[in-house]
Amino acid sequence: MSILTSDIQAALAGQSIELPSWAFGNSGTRFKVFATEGTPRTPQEKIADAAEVNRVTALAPSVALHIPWDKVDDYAALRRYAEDLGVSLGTINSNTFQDDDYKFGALTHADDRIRRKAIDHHIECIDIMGATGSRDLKIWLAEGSNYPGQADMRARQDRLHESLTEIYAALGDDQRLVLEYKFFEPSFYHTDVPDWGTSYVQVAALGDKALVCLDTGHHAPGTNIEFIVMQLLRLGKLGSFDFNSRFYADDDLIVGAADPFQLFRIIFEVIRGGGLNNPDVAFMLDQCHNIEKKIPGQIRSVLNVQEMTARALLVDGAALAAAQAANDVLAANAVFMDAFSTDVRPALAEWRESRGLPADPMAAFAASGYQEKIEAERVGGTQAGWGA
Ligand code: PSV
Ligand code: MN
Ligand code: MN
Repeated sequence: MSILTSDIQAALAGQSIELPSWAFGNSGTRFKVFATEGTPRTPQEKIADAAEVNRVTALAPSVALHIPWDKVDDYAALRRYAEDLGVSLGTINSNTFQDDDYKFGALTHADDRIRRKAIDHHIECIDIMGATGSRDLKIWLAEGSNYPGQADMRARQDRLHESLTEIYAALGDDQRLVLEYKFFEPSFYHTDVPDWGTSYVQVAALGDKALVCLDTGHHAPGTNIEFIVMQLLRLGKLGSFDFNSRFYADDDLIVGAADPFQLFRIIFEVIRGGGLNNPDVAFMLDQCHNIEKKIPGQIRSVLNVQEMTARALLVDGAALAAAQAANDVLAANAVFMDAFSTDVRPALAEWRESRGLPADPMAAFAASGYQEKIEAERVGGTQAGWGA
């Protein structure tokens, strides 16, 4: 009998992880962007690559877009294109970090003209969401200051509230806004939305359709991220995850690569808080594949999330509760670690096959010939990428 009980299998079958369109484009550091052969040149090609990830895993049925990187003339046609490939268009990400006007802020800017422009960009994103069928508008702001005394931090919070209020008012009944926080970068002294508390305060002031987005890479080293997950779920304000791994800063590496145990602990709290397969809590990746091939990078990522979900589902809840109630520190820890230490890979491979999926999605993609095909076909043109 499989270690994956029928309840665990049902939970795993319900899992979906949204892929970021920008993961398929070229990306890099400020030192160099290395081009990868076969990189998409259009939003359509990014979506086609994302559909491959879903084809071999059945884990990634939607793709997030970034505006204006994924700007097209006809979003309804783009939606049909995606649906024909078996995926839907997901979260729309705004971009107020690549325009000279935003050097000193966008939604927090003191100049009304610039603030108006930034608000209008978000309203345009909401219009796009209508055509793509997207529910969520994700806002990450690159705003802050570099030197003490440079900016009136308090006035900027007030202007942020005013700007978000206007954007929130433009949302449809079934649409949501998620506000992402990040502790530093590109600003190095203060950031206007640096932490979950600030994001929470801002979205709580807006209403039920505004929630927090937690990017796992956006915390100081040593932060207990699963505590934040627990607290936001407790408050009913965890709207979405941007999953990735970090060693040092906002590394955007493959989720679960740097610290699989942290991913396990986070998913355990998601399950504990009722957030698994709960449509209110979106699982997304926010990653860049600077030196590895992008499609296998995304396949590995969703498999890592699936693997840690399976392990977290193996935690014996009754035994854990009993050990906690008895203040049996070591027994409680052992229950937790037993699940984390279980190798679920053979059982997952078997379960995938039983559902008509490849036992080894990485190998299935490698054998499919898709990578060779796009490398031969996609020559010339401008390769899309982070910042393109
Ligand atoms: C920048 O830090 C960032 O990685 C944020 O996490 C956003 O989610 C992403 O870029 C796309 O805008
Ligand atoms: Mn992010
Ligand atoms: Mn980031």
